[in-house]
Amino acid sequence: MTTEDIIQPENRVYGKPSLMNDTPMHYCPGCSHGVVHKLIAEVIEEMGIEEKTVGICPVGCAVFAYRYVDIDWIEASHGRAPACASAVKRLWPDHLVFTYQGDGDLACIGTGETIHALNRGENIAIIFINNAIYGMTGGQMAPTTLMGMKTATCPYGRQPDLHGFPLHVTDIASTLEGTCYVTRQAVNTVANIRKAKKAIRQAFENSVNKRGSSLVEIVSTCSSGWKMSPEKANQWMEENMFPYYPLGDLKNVNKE
Ligand SMILES: Cc1ncc(C[n+]2csc(CCOP(=O)(O)OP(=O)(O)O)c2C)c(N)n1
Ligand SMILES: [Mg+2]
Repeated sequence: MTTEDIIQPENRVYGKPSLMNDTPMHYCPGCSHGVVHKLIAEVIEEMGIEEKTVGICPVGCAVFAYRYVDIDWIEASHGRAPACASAVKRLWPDHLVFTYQGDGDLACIGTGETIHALNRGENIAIIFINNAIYGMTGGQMAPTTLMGMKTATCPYGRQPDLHGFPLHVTDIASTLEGTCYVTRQAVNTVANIRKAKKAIRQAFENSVNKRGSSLVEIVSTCSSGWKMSPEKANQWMEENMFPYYPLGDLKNVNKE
């Protein structure tokens, strides 16, 4: 096969989703955000709903998501994406409405908005990037920072007497009556990327079909904030994050 043949759409086995534009990404090497952006673009394209989708991004490393994925986006202030998404979905009930939030955003400054939107059963999907750190602002401790984990604001490691315990926000979400689908995924291997894509698709279908709130946590790395190489960060996540935040569905009312 010639190079010319390989680039023909019918011969392509792997390609960039058409909703992802050519803007160079600002993410650090090894960051999970870029992979999840791609999955979101692929799912929206496959569902054929790019004209009926609104994404809501608050503050955090993904604040520039609108630069990379060609759909309608709204920038919400820090933590307020679920409140904003609730309004958009109520005004446009036939749209896919999703938020894309980090752990600092979703589980700290926006805990109230997140819990109440999920508890109201707003027909929105929440994509939750849990990298256990405030990535954008330089690696401060987040609610999901693990016990003993070192960050810029707990240089000797997180201690329960000083900093409290990591917040199991996804577990809390699974106990709320308004949620229909709550799952924890990762994008560290090809197999996990495939599972994460399926989860995002399920959550997006739930929003379109008004089945209630969905939360897809993606347990993620932050090599810059964790001060590790991308490879080491993946290994550290597998050894430390997965035992504390185990992957899999916590709730799926469609299956029950
Ligand atoms: C009201 C307000 N408070 C604080 C900040 C500073 N700030 C920007 S991003 C951020 C943390 C983001 O962390 P996270 O949500 O985990 O996203 P990540 O960058 O790790 O993907 C903070 C505290 C802000 N922009 N606005
Ligand atoms: Mg974070």
